[in-house]
Amino acid sequence: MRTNVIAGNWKMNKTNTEAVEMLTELKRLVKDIKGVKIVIGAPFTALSDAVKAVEGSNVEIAAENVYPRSSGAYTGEVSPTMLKAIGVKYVILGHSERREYFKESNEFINEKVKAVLAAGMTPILCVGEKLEDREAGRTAEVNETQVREGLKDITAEEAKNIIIAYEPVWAIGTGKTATPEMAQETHKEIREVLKSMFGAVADEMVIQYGGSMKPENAAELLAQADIDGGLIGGASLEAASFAKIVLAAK
Ligand code: 3PY
Repeated sequence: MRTNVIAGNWKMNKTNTEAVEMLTELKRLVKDIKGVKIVIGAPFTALSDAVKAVEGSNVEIAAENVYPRSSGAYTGEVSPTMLKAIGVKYVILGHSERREYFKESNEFINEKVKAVLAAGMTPILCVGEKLEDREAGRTAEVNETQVREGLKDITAEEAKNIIIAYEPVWAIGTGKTATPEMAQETHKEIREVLKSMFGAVADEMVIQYGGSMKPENAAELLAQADIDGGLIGGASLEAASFAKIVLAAK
């Protein structure tokens, strides 16, 4: 009943020329794939060309951040209105790198979620525990707080258009992956939180797994009942490896 969403997160990688090259190849590799939503998150400078490169295909484009105001004196920032105007469909929010390096709070991320929805795009809200949280038995609590505060004041109707990406911080860029069973357990806990917030709508919400998902482990992770796709870091940089993950999600 839920459609898998496989989204790349290129992070601070690729010039616009490199982005177009990769997307041209990706389009060719995934053109016959149906039943999976395919998204690539690209840096701001590549977004416009990326959107043009995938026009008419089954690949859509995400931004990796946004500022939660529609315009104004915010030097260096990019608004949801600007992203929407060039054809961006999704915005990745609250990635652990932004929480860590740019000190983004749940409150600020919540403002971004609302601003992205108001502009008619889909937020991909990243949540996840650090290694010390997991070791201290605080995994469920940390994820619950990030979900509840990140989605504060969101209605059930709005929640239908929100994707959650569960990314255990200890599995990001480390090559470590949660076992499929560990990931499933946390996804289920997150869905319970969503149920208590949004009722039956929680069953329609996509919860992606992120954190070193790659062609070798994608099928096993995606086979879990509450894992509805992936947010892919390193393995999304190459068209061939990303396409293999898309295939595993069919
Ligand atoms: C990773 O897999 O490294 C990610 O951070 C995906 O967002």
